[in-house]
Amino acid sequence: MASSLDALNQWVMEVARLTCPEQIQWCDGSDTENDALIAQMQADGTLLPLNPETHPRSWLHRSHPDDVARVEHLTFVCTPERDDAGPNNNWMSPADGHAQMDALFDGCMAGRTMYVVPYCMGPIDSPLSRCGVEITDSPYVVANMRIMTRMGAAALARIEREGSFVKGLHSIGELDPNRRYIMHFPEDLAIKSYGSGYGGNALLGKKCHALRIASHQARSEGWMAEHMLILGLENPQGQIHYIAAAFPSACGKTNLAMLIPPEGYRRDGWKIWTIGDDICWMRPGADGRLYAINPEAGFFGVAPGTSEKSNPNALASIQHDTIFTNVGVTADNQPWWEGIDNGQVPVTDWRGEPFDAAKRPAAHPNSRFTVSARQCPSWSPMAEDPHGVPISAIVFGGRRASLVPLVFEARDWTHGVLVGAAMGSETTAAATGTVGVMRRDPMAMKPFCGYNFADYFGHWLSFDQPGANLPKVFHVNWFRKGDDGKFLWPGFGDNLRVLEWMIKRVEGKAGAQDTPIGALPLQGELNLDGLDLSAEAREKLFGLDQAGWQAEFASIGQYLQEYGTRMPEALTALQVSICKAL
Ligand code: GTP
Ligand code: SPV
Ligand code: MN
Repeated sequence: MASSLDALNQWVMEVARLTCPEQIQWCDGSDTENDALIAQMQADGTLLPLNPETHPRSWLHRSHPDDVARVEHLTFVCTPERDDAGPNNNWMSPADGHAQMDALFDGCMAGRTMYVVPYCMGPIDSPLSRCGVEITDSPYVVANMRIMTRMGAAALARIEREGSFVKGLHSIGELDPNRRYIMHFPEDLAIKSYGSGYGGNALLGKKCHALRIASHQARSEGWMAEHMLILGLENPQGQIHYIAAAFPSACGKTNLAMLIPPEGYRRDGWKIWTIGDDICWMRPGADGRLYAINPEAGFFGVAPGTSEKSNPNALASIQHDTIFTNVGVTADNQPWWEGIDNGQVPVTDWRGEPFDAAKRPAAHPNSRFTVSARQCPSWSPMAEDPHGVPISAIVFGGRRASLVPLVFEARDWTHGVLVGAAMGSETTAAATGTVGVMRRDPMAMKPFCGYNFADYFGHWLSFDQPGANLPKVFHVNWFRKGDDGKFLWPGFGDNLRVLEWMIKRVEGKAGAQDTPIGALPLQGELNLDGLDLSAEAREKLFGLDQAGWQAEFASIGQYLQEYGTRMPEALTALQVSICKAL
């Protein structure tokens, strides 16, 4: 019988014939291999060593200044039918997509090493996990994939056992924004990415595989691939409820996943366990509940705003063995970013130039750290459980300066799906383009859903079956602003108060007031003790702006209509009935 690695070997040879590398290196994920790669990158300036006393085995990488974020306008989903990709994706036919990409890849690795990187998304022994192989000419990508995935020999063994894997082909090319495309071929389980070395464009296990390809696979196999953090909330009785939350890029997933409860809560025995900070794969278990794993093994987190006060767990995680990308540095060569708040000052900015506040921030707004999840003090042992964790609540949330209250609860699953589908959020620096523009970002998946959103909403609705025991669905907004333009809610650790209310709702222990948009906390049911909230803040965080919501629902209706008759009737009908009730 032919080995199931034959398909892999054959593909590697095909790619080598196309891209003409000087040599091929199969990556086993070992320390020796990693040390050699790091030494090589240090020698050629790809990685700059940081202060070894304060940040042992940590490096700074400065990406090309035109290559600092995901490029949504250059990201395509190539399905045979345009409608299967939907209005939510850029589309090209698979034949055209392959032709265009193969022309770019032709000879592009001449003089370079081609790395073959087998990886597993999820615990290596979990039936929920899936494998892939990324071929890349970037050693920086290899080093990051080693942190972000289970990379190397164990993954290769699983691929040999299973025979199937996602094929990801990546080259940094010339890093020319005019010769840059990220293309997905869900039918072939294939990804081709050219011209970028950054984050979600280049670490193909992350957004390309674990969301765009996986969402497509999940639909046909009856599971879900979501842009969600997963956390465990332990109460003073020692019970742990698991919560999954979808917020758009740079809207608070990492921070919520690593939350440290406010002092009084800590004393009472509340604790947050981190399972994942960006991606969640879920599947119904035998008891009808949804079970979730984090397919990733590390964090690729936003640096700016990370401080001892806002996210002490993240800060503790990144004291050693961390790759920083596009941050500033201090005089004694420590990493620095806006909001680090540690009394130090930057001398060099992310482009390597002397820091000048009038010119640009020291750290790029989308600068990141890459670190193993095992370094996080709140990392949960359950994150390695092959069965996953049962989810009690799903939370949707966006960055909304106005209108949207702090928290509300959906009436049932179908309403929850509409709440997710109707999500809006202001754009952030995680993608190129204008920042701060409100756009619809259903389930925080606008940039990541690998097929038509109408079908995706239908897939969500399909989980509501006899015997299902689905999570309660909530919506939050940490980013409401007052008339003075400042955030009304303290956020960060104090978000625990909102999680506590949710869990009390799950357990049937807290009151709520029904409104057309969902249930709002009854006064006194969400603990605000010790917070100094103005009357304006209370009104805006917990009130319902009827006229504002009428306009919002009209706009939601228009948005759903963009998907035509493919949009599930249950959602359009519910949108109409909420409009009438408002
Ligand atoms: P991606 O990695 O891009 O998917 O982002 P993310 O959703 O993990 O966002 P992250 O937690 O990194 O937060 C992004 C920015 O939002 C940071 O600058 C945080 O400081 C800020 N932020 C996070 N939580 C809160 C909050 O509760 N309130 C306020 N005001 N800001 C927050
Ligand atoms: C996001 O943009 O949602 C991220 C960072 O998590 S990236 O890996 O670049 O997609
Ligand atoms: Mn993300």
